[in-house]
Amino acid sequence: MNPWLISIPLAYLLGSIPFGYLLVRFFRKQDIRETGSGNIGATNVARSGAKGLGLLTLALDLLKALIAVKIATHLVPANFDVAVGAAIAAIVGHMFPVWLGFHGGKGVASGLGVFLALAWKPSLVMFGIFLVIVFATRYVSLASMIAASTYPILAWLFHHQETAFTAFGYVIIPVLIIVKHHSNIRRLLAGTESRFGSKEVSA
Ligand code: NKO
Repeated sequence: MNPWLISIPLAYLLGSIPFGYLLVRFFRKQDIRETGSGNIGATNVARSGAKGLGLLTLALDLLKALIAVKIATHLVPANFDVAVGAAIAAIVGHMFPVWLGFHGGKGVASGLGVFLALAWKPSLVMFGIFLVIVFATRYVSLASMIAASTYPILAWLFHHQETAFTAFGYVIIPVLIIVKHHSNIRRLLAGTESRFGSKEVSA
């Protein structure tokens, strides 16, 4: 059987598990989409007052995406493009989950997961950039967008398996992440974006 036909749908399905939504529904009997930014990601789960669940959301969203890519790599070790295809599918699953009417997360924790699985060295540098910007500004959204944008350059600097499709994957994932942050961009420009650790937030 064609490995694409297994890896890609499986990656979408793994990516589409909305851990932030499920954890808050199960442990707090709330709909995370109705508080804070309305996002199902780790930042908003933590912002809603559930710090531990936020960390768990981060870990599980990262892991599901990492595993989706690792499965593809395991099935087809010789074809890195399949792994990149699985990475894109996992991110699309996270951002557009069929279970939540295609309204999912922003692809930050899952983006780190797929990039770690594809090439961990540039991913760690990207994570370092993320941390520096978060500590400097306390804007998780801004740090996520800038860090994600550096990935194609970092991957190229580390000379990582550049086929045309790989390069496409390394660019399209950050582009999707930025597009998904459209309301954050609007708030950042208006000066109303919430800073991590402070209470007030506008949706
Ligand atoms: O609620 O709209 P919000 O303010 O929540 O959320 C904005 C935020 C959405 O993303 C998340 C996931 C947050 C995880 C943060 C911790 C660590 C992740 C490391 C990121 C590495 C750099 C970006 C990689 C993208 C490929 O932005």
